[in-house]
Amino acid sequence: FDPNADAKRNKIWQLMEYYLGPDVGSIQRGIVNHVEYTLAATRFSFATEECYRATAFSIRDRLIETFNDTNEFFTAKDVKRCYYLSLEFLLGRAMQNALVNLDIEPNYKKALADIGYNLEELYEHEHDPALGNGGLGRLAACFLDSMATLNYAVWGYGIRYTYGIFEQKIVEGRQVEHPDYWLVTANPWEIERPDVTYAVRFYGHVDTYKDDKGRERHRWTGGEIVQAMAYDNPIPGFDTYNTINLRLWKACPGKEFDFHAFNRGQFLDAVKERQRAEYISAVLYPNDNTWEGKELRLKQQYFFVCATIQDCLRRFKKKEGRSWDELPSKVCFQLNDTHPTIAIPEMMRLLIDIEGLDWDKAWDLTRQCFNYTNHTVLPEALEKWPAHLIEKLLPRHLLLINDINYKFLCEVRESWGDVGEKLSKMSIYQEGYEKMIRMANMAVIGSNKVNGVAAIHSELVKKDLFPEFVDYYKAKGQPDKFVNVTNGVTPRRWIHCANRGLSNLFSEWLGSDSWLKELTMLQGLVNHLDSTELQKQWADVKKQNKVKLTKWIKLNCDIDLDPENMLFDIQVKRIHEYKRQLINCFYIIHRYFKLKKMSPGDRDKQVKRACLIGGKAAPGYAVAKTIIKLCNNIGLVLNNDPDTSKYLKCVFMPNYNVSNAQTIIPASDISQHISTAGTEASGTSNMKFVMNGGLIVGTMDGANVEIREECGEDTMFIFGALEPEVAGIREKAKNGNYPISAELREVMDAIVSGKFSLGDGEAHSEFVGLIEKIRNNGGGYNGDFYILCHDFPSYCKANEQVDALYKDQTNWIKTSIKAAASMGKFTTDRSIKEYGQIIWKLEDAERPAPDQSPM
Ligand code: GPQ
Repeated sequence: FDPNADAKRNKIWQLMEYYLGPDVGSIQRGIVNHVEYTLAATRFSFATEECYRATAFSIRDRLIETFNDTNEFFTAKDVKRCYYLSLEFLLGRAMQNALVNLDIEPNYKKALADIGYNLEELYEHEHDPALGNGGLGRLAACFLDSMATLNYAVWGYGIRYTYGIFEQKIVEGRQVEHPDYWLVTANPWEIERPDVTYAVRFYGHVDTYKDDKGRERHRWTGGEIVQAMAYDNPIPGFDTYNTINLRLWKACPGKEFDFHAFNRGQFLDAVKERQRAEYISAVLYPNDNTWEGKELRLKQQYFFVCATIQDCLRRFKKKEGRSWDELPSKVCFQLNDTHPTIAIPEMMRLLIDIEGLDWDKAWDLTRQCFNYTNHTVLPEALEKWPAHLIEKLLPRHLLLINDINYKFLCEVRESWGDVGEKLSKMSIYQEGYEKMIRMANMAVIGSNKVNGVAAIHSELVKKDLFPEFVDYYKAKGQPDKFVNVTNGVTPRRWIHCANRGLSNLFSEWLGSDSWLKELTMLQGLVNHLDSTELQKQWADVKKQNKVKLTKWIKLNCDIDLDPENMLFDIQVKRIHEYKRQLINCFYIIHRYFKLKKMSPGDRDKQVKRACLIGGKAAPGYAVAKTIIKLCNNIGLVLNNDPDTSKYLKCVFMPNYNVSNAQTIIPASDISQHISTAGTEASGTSNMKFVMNGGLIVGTMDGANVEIREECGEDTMFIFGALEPEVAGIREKAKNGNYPISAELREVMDAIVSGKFSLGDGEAHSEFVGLIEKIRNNGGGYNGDFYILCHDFPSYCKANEQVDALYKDQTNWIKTSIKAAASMGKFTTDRSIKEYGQIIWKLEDAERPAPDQSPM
């Protein structure tokens, strides 16, 4: 107790300017001070780059204020906290988002204009932080925005990779990967915490001993130790004083120095050895929806999880008089896919070996604290680690996993009797030549709730992945262990930041901007569907966005498009066979052939189309890379054909990322979400496209199903087999009963004949390989696993329907408005409310408006 505490606090209040003012003058002072004192540049002449950095620092000051005060508030109220554990956070640029959420964008704009700088230009100076691969990482980023906005006491935890997802360049039509060294210009948004570090051990050995109560205990020693150092990234909520945190860990050498090596005169070797530690957080693995069993990846997983659980338990214990029984009412964790699942045995290790709890108590607490989100049912993406690798890297954890598994299987046998086959499916171990640890099984066994990310996907999780678990938990009286939480996207970034024209239109027609927090209000637009004024404004906004994208494409691809007259047809997502960029390519070629065969007069009656494709391929995924090459070659043929190029163009847009997406998505007339039914867990860009006035060509897969439910079937161009039909189609195909339409045969023949190979022998054999694999049905295996041949005819029909509706512009615009206005469900505010209520059981913890006067 400090008797002078109040006096001290008062003094400090007097010293500071309390809170940074939102007025133009205060903003300018902040920026100019940072130019001089932080950047050490001269305030009388500084470059735009320096202005960007100084502006970023001035915004950071404001974030720190709200961040500190929010933390103090959470601690004082001792609220329940949730921790979102993810190997990926695909944040995208921070500046505009921070200004919007802090509600000071207009004043910053004025403040900068007044001293000769343009705010929008500054936005472009920010290096896109790309610490994620695709949908899974971007979902985590949208979630953070909603968690802060809904005043939940949630923090994200992950890795501060030195290199994010690679930068994709296209050289001679092929993907070339460049390292994304995003920290070159330093990162003004993060707060380095050299005082927040934790030791993380790898390798070593475990021995047992008896403690003073005579209990057998385990001690993990030896091996190597690295330090995890915290970097905080404040996440401001929208229309609230709350700011939450994304804490990312960087790997640093352990504190102990190898004095033996030093004494032996091997100083440089000792330093080199320490550098190896930093390698752990060096680079994000560039795989999306595939698992690659690399030891370094497992190290990354354990590294961040170990630091995170220590950090969270330390925070829990900080309050005096805590009992471990309180843990589940104060702390929970959400596992973003199985990537952080090693957190479950790590929690057990900390509770048993370090805190001294007994096994059953520790397990009881652990099971109540964890929850797991599944993001895919694709078998190649399910994580399995060789038991011997875990034993080598994390010997204590393997013992704990064995205990967890043994006790669980005993429990199942006790309450279920002899269940034979089922037991081996529920085991964490997959038996065989090489014993494997199934992370998904461990996640289910160690979690309170398990969720999928869209209605259809959550059903498949129960039916195809975990049917035995579903039955077992039902019998045990836990029928609600498996739940659905449909994904969403944040309208702050994906409408208000990405498409200001549309955002203004919404606010004008709805009479306020409250829709940004209550997205179902968009439905109000439907009342004005017949207003020609609304229709005109709608069309104008779309036109302007198409003009902007046209400029981007001219700059980045040197291809001219006609934004006035062409329909923009967009497919942007990671390149994957299941996402079927190939069926899109086939249709584009088919459309080209149709045009070629027409008379010039008939061509003039066709809808002009620009087919835009973008996305990264995992560097080791050969088929995906061939598909990129094919897209580029199709572009070369089509765009240079004087007969047809006016009517049909094809462009591969390089380096698809969050900031490019903010330009690309608002410009779409239609977008393609055409995965084989049952393969795309949800998809989230489908939601962004429709919110921005684009219509969907898609299959009955993932969130498409629910979008159709909300917006009406007349707003979508749906085609293809339904999920329950897919297995039967594959079976028929295997038996040789698999027709290929004449139109598709023509396309395939053309590819095989070399029409799109352009004299490149290597490309040609790759293209032929693609086609032959698909055609080789009945040859003993199923080459068309993603049933392109089956779905192609209905895909063509869907595309014809697109043209028909597009020709009737008034109807097209009305359909587009109706669809966008019906997207209220797909905000992450709704998703996060569901997580908060059903899974995390969190209270709203809104901090009151700050007291602007000194005490
Ligand atoms: N997703 Cl398992 C990824 O982006 N990467 C992955 O490794 C896995 C899933 C996606 C999934 O493919 C999409 O359908 C979802 O919309 C997204 O996760 C978010 O749930």
